[in-house]
Amino acid sequence: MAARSNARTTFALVAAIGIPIAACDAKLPDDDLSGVLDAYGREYRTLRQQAGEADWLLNTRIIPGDTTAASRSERAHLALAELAGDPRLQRWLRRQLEAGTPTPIERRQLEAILRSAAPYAAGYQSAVARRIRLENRQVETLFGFDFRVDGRSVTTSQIDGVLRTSRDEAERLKAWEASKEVGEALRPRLLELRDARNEPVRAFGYEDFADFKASAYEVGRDELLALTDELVADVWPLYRELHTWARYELADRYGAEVPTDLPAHWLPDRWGADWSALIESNRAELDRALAGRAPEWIVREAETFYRSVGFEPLPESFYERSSLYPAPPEADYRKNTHASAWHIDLERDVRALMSVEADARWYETTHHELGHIYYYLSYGRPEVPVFLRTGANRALHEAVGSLLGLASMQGAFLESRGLISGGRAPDDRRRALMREALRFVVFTPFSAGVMTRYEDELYRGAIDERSINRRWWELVRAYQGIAPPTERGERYADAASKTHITNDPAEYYDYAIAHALLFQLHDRIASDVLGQSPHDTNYFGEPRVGDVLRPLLEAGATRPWQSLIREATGEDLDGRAMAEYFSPLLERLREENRGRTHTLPSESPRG
Ligand code: X8Z
Ligand code: ZN
Repeated sequence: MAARSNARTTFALVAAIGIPIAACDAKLPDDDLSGVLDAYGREYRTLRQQAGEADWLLNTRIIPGDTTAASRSERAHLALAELAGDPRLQRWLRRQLEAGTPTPIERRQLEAILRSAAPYAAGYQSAVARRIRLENRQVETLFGFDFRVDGRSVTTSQIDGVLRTSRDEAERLKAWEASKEVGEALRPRLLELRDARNEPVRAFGYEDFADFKASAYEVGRDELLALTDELVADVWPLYRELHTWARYELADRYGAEVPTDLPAHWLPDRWGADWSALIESNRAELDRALAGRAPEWIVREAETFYRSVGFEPLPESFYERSSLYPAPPEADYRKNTHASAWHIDLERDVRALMSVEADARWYETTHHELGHIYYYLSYGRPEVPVFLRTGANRALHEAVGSLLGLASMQGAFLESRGLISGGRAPDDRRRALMREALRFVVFTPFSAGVMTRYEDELYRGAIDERSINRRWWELVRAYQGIAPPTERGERYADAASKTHITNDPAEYYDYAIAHALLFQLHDRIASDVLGQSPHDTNYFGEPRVGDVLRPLLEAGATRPWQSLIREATGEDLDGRAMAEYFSPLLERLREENRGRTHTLPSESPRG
């Protein structure tokens, strides 16, 4: 059956470029590269749109036991797999590349099409079908999960609230443990899913799925891993000071001995990846200011910010089609509660999936998601070939919104928007810098270290049934200096409690790279373009910000990311700007930690 419909799909493609040819021996012409690329792009866009719509439904209306959405998504992805995985198409693409005649932009398209075909390698339909089914099952398990504390159902947002604010250690421990239960439910299919992801891309010539994911950066996997090691090394001296500061601060808070490793449940985030709620800062003041507002206000306010720096109004359909707020408690469905942005038709059908509540965390996340949306809108235009309507690399996609997120939390901006009172004395500024470090610096060992190494080892096959949880905690201890509060044996899969292990596999380093890049962009914009202190900017109403960003975004993937970054920042991608930004804090913390014992080594871990 698959072979017959393969022929049909190729026939559709051949027919689309106007060549009358029998379906059974459909052949793509060698002398009409741009015609085939156009036709393939149209066909691909249609199928991708159908898959996007199906996945949208699957993520916005999760009804336990109801398989309608999952079946629709499965069918749509299999149709896409048939098109992309057609071996004749792949042979043709390779032949075109080898012929050496394509123009640079055609070459980029051919390479992008070939890469996008790898998860659908010919002959691996059953692995593809298995992967799609497993992924959909895991999404349902993850977001349909009934988290419980003392027998009562709680949302992850409530769990996060306890971890951010509670000073009751027993309550924190229960919340933390409840948050990890979902890993147990995801564990039985974890290695099977890993294998289903590996199989087709291996057949296509990649070492494994992580190698395939890394290839989107057009540098080798090892080079990418070396870069992530460098990023950890760049922040390590400061992370080590923050770690020492937190051990002493929290031991005092909980009346305990100063521990060697930070107990995970002491930290204000389920993975110990964001410690910014540990201190009172403009974020806490923002929380109070937002508490009285409607969540809708936050989304409109974020759009206002983007427009004020020179971006267009969002299409009305964004508001009509997005799923922006939590499902009401009485709803008979659940939704994916992790924020994401969707480009449904690769043109102007852009949507965000969020559960915005009126607090500082969602305020920042909304700015992050709109960064993706504006990136989509910037390249979703006829001048950019369909296959290059994507980020120059994935990190750049993450960086845009995180940059505006950072800017939207700085004192001068918040004050100008009337969201905090004028309290920007030197002490407030010091606290703001500390808050940013607890957010951005603390995130790097988790993202560039733990997540990156864990997934790399997982897909290489270095992790098995006996080490799924053990290896996770070894990495957490080495990179973050964090330990589990209680014994976490092989019944658990604590890594799987992190959404990205299921939904965005083997690409978490994108965020670490994005953070390094965002400080480079921020430095360029604040210091060189606006002439403001990078520590206390107000981008609002400054179209010159858009002037820096727009050329970067409008190019999509038509040009190598390295050149685009060099043009926008004047330098190559690295962690220098981030380290420099935080250097005043490093000096202060060294002072504050004098006489205290550091438990992290002075050298950062290397993979
Ligand atoms: O997943 C996200 C975004 C969607 S791309 C909300 N982020 C990472 C996370 O939450 O783990 C943003 C930064 C880190
Ligand atoms: Zn993102």
